[in-house]
Amino acid sequence: MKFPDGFVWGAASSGPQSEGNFKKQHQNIFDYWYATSPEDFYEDVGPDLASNFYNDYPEDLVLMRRAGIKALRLSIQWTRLIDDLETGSLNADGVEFYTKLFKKMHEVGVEPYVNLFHFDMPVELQHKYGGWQSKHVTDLFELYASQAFKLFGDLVDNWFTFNEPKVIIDGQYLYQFHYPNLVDGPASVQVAYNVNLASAKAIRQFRKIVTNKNATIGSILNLTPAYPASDSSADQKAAEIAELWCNEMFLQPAIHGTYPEKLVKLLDEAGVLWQSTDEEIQLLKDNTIDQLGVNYYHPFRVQAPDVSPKSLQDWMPDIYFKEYLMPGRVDNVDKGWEIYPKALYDIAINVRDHYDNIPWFVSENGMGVSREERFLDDKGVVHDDYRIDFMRDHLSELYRGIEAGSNCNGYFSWTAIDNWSWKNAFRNRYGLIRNEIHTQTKTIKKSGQWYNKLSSTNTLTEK
Ligand code: BGP
Repeated sequence: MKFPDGFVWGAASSGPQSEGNFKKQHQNIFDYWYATSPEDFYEDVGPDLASNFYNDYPEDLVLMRRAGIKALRLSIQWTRLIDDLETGSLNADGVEFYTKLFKKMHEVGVEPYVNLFHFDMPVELQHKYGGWQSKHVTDLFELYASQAFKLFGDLVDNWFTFNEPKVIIDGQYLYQFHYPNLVDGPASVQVAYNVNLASAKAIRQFRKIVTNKNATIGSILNLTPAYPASDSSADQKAAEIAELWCNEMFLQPAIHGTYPEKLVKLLDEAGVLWQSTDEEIQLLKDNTIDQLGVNYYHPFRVQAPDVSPKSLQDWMPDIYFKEYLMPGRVDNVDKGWEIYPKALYDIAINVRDHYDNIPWFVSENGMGVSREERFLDDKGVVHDDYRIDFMRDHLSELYRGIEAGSNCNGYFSWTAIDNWSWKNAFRNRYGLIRNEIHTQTKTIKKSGQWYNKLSSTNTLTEK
């Protein structure tokens, strides 16, 4: 399977999961959570050191290049770049770090794909304003974004506003896996709206500030195609609503600058629709993305909810659908995620047919496995054949989608070097490169060797 010329073979990471906290002015919500409740994290390991990218980046980049990684998606940390969050004044060390990093990337031949927000809300803004619940915070984000564009607009061609807005609302406002671990359905609706708004505000600044002709801006969405558990109309309806809530609520504003009418009606009838103004709606329309990043890990199988939406309970999206764990599914038991490569083909076709066939790429895809030391050989190489199979199966489906005319121009593996995974810390490893975390020794895995071949030949071979 020969991929199109210019297809980008990359890997993805994020600032909070790789850099380490060295010289950061502010805590983000994870730094704070760890500082106050370390026991909530796997083996009490926090983000202080992460994979030491702040110090190791020159060597890490060389290693990545040897694993075939020609582009790296990473994120700037708001809490590192900005000193005064209200005025957007710059932190000198942060400016120096990112400038040197992006220059080094060009020198080594690893193209920077730069994202502005990867779950890392400055904790002061969370405490003072309720984070993304507040529209003032969307203005502060716009200020931060405009600083990043001014500083690095010429060094970076591929920009992104957000990583996985859906996970922000799930983690912080619904299912309690990001600080402050709230359960507040109506707030989650406003947050979804505000994050889309913040993205549009950043795009507005990008269009004003960045004069680099090659530069584009996008957003990164985690898409979980919703498949009904059965042909019954109740399951079908549940899947339709899940699709609106999980995917279209973000896809449509990002690409078309509007919201799905069915979703607006549903939320309005439930009395939880977001607060918006005409001016904001116009802003959204005027500031859509140039390219889409799709993080894909697992599908979302859906069945009708157990109880009627009329039941006496606070509003939660779960009143419309319930996750269905399909018997006999292929599962990654370490993470509890179904492995279903065909969804990537379905995503390709969906983007082709419903989203103007916008240029897009797989901005994350990968497999987290625990205790990989089981698979070490005597040279220190992890034999992660399961990861190679995982990528091959997904890439085969992606290839079919491209053959069918979908405008996909890259694949980014999650992740380059084993990194810190939020509450799971270093439990599950995702890297093409192993990290011995106690010594920070980094060694290319078998999957990294395989990826290098793939990237240099641009051709996927069968097993
Ligand atoms: C995505 C995030 C990444 C990464 C990945 C793996 O949702 O964008 O930051 O962490 O999932 O998930 P986890 O680390 O929870 O295993």
